[in-house]
Amino acid sequence: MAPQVLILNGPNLNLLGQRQPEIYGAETLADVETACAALAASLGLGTDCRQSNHEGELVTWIQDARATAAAIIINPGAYSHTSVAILDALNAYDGLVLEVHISNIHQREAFRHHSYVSRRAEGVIAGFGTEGYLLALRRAASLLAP
Ligand code: DHK
Repeated sequence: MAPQVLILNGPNLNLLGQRQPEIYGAETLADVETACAALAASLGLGTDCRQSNHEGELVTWIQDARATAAAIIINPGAYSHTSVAILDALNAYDGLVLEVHISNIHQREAFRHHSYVSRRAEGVIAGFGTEGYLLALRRAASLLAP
């Protein structure tokens, strides 16, 4: 079976395409997930795309991924900057973790400059728009290649 990649999006990312498009772009989350699934298939990977506005639900999905996913691509949204619980869940996960931010968080408010998740992520992509998810998938494919 193709290695599975869990693509996780945190709070407010369900509003992609409607929310501050000058920052987050015009594509919807459904557009992004469709593009990820197509690219993943061409790279020999499977995807499971999920979004939640709830920290505990994201933690549970990360815990579940211990048994099901070879990699997690995560945009934790605002939880990047606040959530020790998500970091702890990722620290209990043995697979590859790649972090994506659509915007360049380092160009924005100071409170966005620090991400707890970056302590665990093998790589971080920021400021590449929604293309960042596709770049992360390509990186996952090369790191997971036998
Ligand atoms: C998305 C969010 O919702 C913000 O809270 C982060 C991130 C940045 C992004 O760029 O994708 O600060």
